[in-house]
Amino acid sequence: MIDAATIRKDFPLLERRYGDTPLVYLDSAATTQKPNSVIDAISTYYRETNANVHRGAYRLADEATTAYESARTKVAGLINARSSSEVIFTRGTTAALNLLALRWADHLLSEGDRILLTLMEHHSNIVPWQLVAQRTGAELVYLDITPDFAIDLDRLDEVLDERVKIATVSGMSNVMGTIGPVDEITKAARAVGASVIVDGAQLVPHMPVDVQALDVDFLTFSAHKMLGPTGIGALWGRGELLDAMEPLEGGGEMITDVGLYESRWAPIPHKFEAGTPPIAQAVGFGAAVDYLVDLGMDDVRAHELDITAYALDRLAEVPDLTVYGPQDPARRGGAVSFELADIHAHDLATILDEEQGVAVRAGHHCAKPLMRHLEVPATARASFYVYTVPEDIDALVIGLMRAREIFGIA
Ligand code: 7TS
Repeated sequence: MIDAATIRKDFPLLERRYGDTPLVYLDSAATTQKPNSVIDAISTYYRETNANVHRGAYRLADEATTAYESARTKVAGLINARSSSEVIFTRGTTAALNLLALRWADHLLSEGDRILLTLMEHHSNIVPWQLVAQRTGAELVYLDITPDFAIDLDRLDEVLDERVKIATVSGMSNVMGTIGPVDEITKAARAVGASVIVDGAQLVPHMPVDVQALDVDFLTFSAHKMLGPTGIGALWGRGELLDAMEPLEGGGEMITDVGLYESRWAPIPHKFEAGTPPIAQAVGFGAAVDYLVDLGMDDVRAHELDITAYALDRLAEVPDLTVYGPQDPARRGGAVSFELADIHAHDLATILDEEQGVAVRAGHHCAKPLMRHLEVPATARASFYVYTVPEDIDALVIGLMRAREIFGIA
C-alpha cells in the first residue's frame, strides 16, 4: 500500500507555505507535482549528458540518445506496448489527438461517415474532431450521460452502425471522475469495424493500463499529469496504423533520405518526431514512469480509491454541497467536482485558497458540453494523486465550512 504521508517527502513543492498556511494542493488533474527523482533526472541530464540525439558521432551524443530512447522504452513498458516504436513522443495529449485527427482521420473519413464521442470529453477530444468534420463532411455523434454520471450505453447499439468509423472516448473524466466504458465501447465499435481512440490523459496516470488487453487502436496521455514534466506526452498506436499514416511535420530526424523534390520517411516512431525533440523532458518522463512503477500502478489505484472514498464521505458532511460525479469510488477516479449552494465556483476557490491554502480548480474544466449537460456554468474541482493525504481533504472541508460562514449560509 502507498503511504502517502511518507512519499510526500519526495515532493519538494508540497512543503510550500503561504506565510503560516501550508499549501494544500488539490489540483493534480490539471497537473501533478514532481518528485525529486524527476527534477534530479532533468537536472542531471543537463549537467552531465546534454547533446542532441540521433545524429552525434561522439560519446556524449550517444549517451543522450540512449537516455531519450530508454525513456521511450519505459513509457512503452508502462502501457505494455508490443514495441517501443509504437510510442510517439508528442507535446502532450492535445498534440497527440490533433496528430490523429490530421493524419489519420482526415484520410479515413468522408461525407456520411461518423465519429462517436461522449458528452464527457475534454475540449481536446472534441475540437480536433469538429475540425475533421468540417474538412471531411463526417458527422459527430455523442453518447449521453446518465443521471448517475455514467456514460449512457443504452443507446450504443442505436448509435453505433457501419457509418461510425472512429470511436474516441475519455478513459476517465477530468470533471466527474467517471471511468469511461472503454471495454464496452471497444467491443461494440469492433463489431461495426470502427477504430477506437482512448484519451488516457486522466486514465494512464491513475491505474494499470495494458493496450494489448484493451484492444484499442490509439491511446494518448501527458507526462505532466503523471509526475513528469510539461511539454511532453505520448501517442501510442498500433504499429501497422502508425506505419500507414503520413508524417505531420517535416524536417530533421524524420527522414531516411531527402532529395530535391521528395524524401523518404524514417520508420516509426521517428517519422512523427521532426526536429530536435524534447530530450530532457523525455528523460523526466522516464523518471516519472520509474517512480510510478516502483509504487506499483495497482497500489496507485488502491490509494486513489481510498482517498476518494474518504473525500466523498467527508464532503457528504458539508450541507448544501452537490457533488457532480459517481458516489461509488469503484466507478471513478479522484477528480471530484462540486458546487456549494449558489456560491460561484471562482469565489469558492478564492476562499479555499485564502482561508486554508487549498488549491482547487474552478471553471468549466475545458469540458463545456458536459457543463451544459450538467446545467452548471462552473464547478470547483478537487483532484488527488499519490501524495494526497486525508489531512488535505480535512483542510478542504474546513475551508468549505468557512465559505458557508462568509456567505452567510445558515
Ligand atoms: N484529456 C483530458 C481528459 C484531460 O483532463 C486533459 C487536461 C487533456 C485531455 C489535455 O491534456 P494536455 O496535457 O494536452 O493539456 N486536463 C486538464 C484539467 O483537467 N485541468 O487542466 C488540464
